[in-house]
Amino acid sequence: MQKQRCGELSKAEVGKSVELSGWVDTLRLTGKISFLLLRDRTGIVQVFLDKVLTEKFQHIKAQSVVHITGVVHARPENQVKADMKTGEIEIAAASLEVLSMAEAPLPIEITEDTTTGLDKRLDYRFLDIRRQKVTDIFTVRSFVYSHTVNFFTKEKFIAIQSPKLTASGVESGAEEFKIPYFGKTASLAQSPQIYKQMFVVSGLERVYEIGPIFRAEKSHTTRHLTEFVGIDFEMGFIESEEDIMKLIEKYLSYVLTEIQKSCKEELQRLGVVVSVPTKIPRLSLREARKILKEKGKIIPEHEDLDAEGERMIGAYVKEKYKCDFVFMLDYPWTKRPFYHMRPEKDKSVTKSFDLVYKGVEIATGAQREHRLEILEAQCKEKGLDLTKMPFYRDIFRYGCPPHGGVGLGLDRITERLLDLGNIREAILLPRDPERLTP
Ligand code: AMO
Repeated sequence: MQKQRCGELSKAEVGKSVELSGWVDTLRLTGKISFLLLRDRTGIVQVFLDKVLTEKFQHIKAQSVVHITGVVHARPENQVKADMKTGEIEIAAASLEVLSMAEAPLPIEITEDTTTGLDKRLDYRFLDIRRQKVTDIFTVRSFVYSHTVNFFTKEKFIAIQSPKLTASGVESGAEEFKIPYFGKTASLAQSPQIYKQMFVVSGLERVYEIGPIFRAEKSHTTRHLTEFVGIDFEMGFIESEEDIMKLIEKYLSYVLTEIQKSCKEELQRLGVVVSVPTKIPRLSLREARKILKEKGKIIPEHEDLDAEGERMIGAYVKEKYKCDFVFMLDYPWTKRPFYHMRPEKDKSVTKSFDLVYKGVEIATGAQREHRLEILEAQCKEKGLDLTKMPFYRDIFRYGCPPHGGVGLGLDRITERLLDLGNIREAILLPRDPERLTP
């Protein structure tokens, strides 16, 4: 039915007959004739309705779906719309068919400068997406996803899909969603951590997963969701966590360069300039505390940076190194999970890092402790019993290479990349403590 696409028409088609289908963006009556702006995913084109068609269809409501046949005309010089992709042409309609009439009024404003609040927009996300800006956000996100897949494929990682219904994970138990499971209790996976380590150890050596992650966190912030999409990777035979950080540098450099190429128009419309890192600065938490202290912010010893601290460090790195990213190193053992490796010379810290992007943490990674006796001791120190996690314990018993990995958040990457200000703008249908619909 869609023979041609609205946004792809140009002066080259002048004189040709076209068939278009799409949504009515607006219908403007001018005396006895009217101008209809027709929209599909590729853009908007103006359609001219003569007196007869205007009389018949002047009742059409905005957002109705129509099918139009007509002929492409060049617009007179003085009517060319330079700010519109198809501003040099218009379609003189020969016929119009209403495929689905929209109700009026619409529940939300579908204009670029909408005044409808975020909550209401999310209630009607399928309508909200009819705005160019929102379509652009999800086009960019889709490319982040596909370039990520391309990158890991090129780097010879194997894609895995681990179970999301689990007995329990290795992250903090408090964050698990518990659900009834045939007389037992299951947890929704709060990380593929166990499985990505398991399949490195299995001999696959390099694995990655892009999939849902569930966290029962009652956080009402602009960066927390209860269900988000994780980009996790894990690799064997590393020398230290530095190998993981180097691969992340390569990953970001690849994905952001590809985004610049594949999303030129979207980025331009969104007003975003992407800067691609080559070498990401590294900063120990100790150094960060010192920098923040000089700026009047105190982060107590053994405490992690809070959101404000991350924001301030992001700004510091941007000014000093002209870089949007920073790796934060030397996280205290008290703040990290039992499976993080500790350096021989200082057991108070871990061989782990966070990655901060424009002032927000987007990743946590580490070299894992792969020596069973040390892992058991670390568990004990944290008041945990590894024998209660037999499937996890087993993977260290039958030949386990040194390994490490990272978890990145796709929603946070998209939000930071496009400076959206709230993670809910970067995910189609956010889940948070208040939102379970649509
Ligand atoms: P962590 O818990 O830090 O690490 O999560 C990794 C990354 O996932 C994203 N993220 C979130 N995004 C949205 N809403 C949330 N509630 C949320 N929580 C986390 C962030 C974060 O940096 N197993 C480790 C990873 C590893 O060591 O490989 C883990 O899950 O971008």
